Amino acid sequence: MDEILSVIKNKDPEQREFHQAVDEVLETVKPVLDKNPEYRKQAVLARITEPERVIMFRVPWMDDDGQVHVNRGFRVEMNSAIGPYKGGLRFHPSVNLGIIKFLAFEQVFKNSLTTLAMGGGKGGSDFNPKGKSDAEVMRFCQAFMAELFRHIGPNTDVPAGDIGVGAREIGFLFGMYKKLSNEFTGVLTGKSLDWGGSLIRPEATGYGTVYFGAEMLATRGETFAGKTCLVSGAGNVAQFTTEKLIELGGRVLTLSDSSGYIYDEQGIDSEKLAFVQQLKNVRRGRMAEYVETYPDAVYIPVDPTLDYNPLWAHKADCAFPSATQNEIGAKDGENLVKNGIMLVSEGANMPSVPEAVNLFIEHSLLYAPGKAANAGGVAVSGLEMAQNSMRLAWPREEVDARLKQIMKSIHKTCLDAGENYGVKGNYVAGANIAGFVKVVHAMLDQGLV
Ligand code: NDP
Ligand code: 2IT
Repeated sequence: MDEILSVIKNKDPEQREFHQAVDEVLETVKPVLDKNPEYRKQAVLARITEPERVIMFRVPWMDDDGQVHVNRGFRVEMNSAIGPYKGGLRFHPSVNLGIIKFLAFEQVFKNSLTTLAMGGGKGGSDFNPKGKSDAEVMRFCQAFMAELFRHIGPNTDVPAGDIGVGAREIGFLFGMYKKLSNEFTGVLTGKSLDWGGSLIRPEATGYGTVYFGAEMLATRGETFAGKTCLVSGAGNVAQFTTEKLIELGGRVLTLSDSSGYIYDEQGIDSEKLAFVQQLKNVRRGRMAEYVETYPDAVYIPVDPTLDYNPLWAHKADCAFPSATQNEIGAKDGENLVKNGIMLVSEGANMPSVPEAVNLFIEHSLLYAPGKAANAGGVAVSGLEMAQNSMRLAWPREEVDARLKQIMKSIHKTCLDAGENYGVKGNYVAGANIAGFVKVVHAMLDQGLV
């Protein structure tokens, strides 16, 4: 194990997030390797941690003033043992190869858990959509797809959204793919309803994270009714996590963006959530504006001198990190535990640093890692692919029922795997082991390719 990790670190010393994601998986799948000594001869760890293919490309585009810019585009095709590569695209200035590799690696296990036939991949660019006009975003998406189109396809690699890539970007990307390939196929998911999208896909990640949380609570005879909740982020995942929590009787106290967070003691109700959705999705504004309309709430700007985020220091029952990786630092983990948080369900990918994760497990919290808790998004992407293949669209109730069933099944799979390997109630080990075993079986069945 240590040798694999040190080889990976020596090869790509700067890919810290990738090392972090690999380290967590390696630690927890050790008992599986001990039980199956032939896996060592087959070098399954070396194979599963090396992407099948990495595509990196130049994306030149022109802004509204005629100035040319160059960004870097990525697609990491990590593993196709159980299906075509599947995973989102992230547009954010922090994007680099290490971040896309960590996301692609996590996606392999997540997709395996969904029960659907999807391999793992991830892509994106260091392009910053903030402050860009619709026309600039369109030209960037077209330039990005002008290269990506030759690498993807409905049976090869099917991208979707992630940070900075929502319905608007998927539309522009799809239009360019269709023009270049001269084919109308389900090559992207998260499409709009009028041209091949699935009902419930926008809601799926947030709803799924709450459904997973409800399953965990049920193991202790509890529900979300009356529970106070901290949610971070204010994008797709945070919005629909909040919507479902409100529906189930929870009280959401916080939302955030990269500039700061709001704390609303009264709770964010449906009307306030509709305001946030208009603010973030249509006006593309900042959370600071929330308190102008709801002056009973407070806005706390990010303080770069702090080594913790005060959002996680508020007393509450449940936490839903839904912004980005490593947003719950070691001190935030301590604050959450100190304040008696009982549940953490991760909407974001790898939002908690290892110290925080260890603390949650040590204190027997109901703690679900992103690759289990936020799998509802990609699961409904899989359902969108199925509907596209049939050229049919299922009603809202049917997709939602399937999503609920998938989250229930992932929860049980994680619990069972944990129990089989002597770590009952540890959803991190459960998710990693169950996801890993299925992918490894498929890889070995298909020979050395
Ligand atoms: P959005 O772009 O819709 O929203 C992202 C939110 O997080 C924004 O409020 C943004 O604030 C904040 N944020 C992003 N980066 C940072 C940062 N570096 N520091 C602080 N805040 C930040 O993205 P999504 O809601 O789609 O994604 C959120 C998380 O959920 C990501 O980790 C993503 O990988 C994960 N996820 C998404 C899925 C999906 O289906 N969309 C599926 C599974 C997981 P600001 O506006 O200031 O940038
Ligand atoms: O991290 C994720 O699972 C996503 N961004 C969604 C991927 C997808 O293909 O729907």
